[in-house]
Amino acid sequence: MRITPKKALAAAALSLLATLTTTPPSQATAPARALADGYVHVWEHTGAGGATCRWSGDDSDYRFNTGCGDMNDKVSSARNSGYSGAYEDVLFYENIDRRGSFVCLPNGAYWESMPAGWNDRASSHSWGSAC
Ligand SMILES: [Ca+2]
Ligand SMILES: [Ca+2]
Repeated sequence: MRITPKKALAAAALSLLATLTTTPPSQATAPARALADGYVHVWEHTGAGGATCRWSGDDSDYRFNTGCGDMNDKVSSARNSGYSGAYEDVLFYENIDRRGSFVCLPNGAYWESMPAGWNDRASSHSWGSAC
């Protein structure tokens, strides 16, 4: 069968479409994902920029941290590189001592920017299974 340029183009377009639609989300976000290291990482700027902190456990007060500075009301991006299983999600709270409203960062997820209304707002976090 002779393949006309038009048919070849259509076939190429279909092939491209198939590639696009069958790419799993995990591959689409591969650059943002990292191997699990047991930590939740936060940054003061969007896109993992500026000062950074990481914790393997809960933190009830972002004003005081060991190994990094004051992160209270500064967090603009975050990544959950915790190990999957129990307590794999991270709940960010608007106030210290895990009080007030919260948002949940699922295990393995990366927020290039915080959810709407959450830029420079998080003041504490805990690990949970709430997402
Ligand atoms: Ca910030
Ligand atoms: Ca706050």
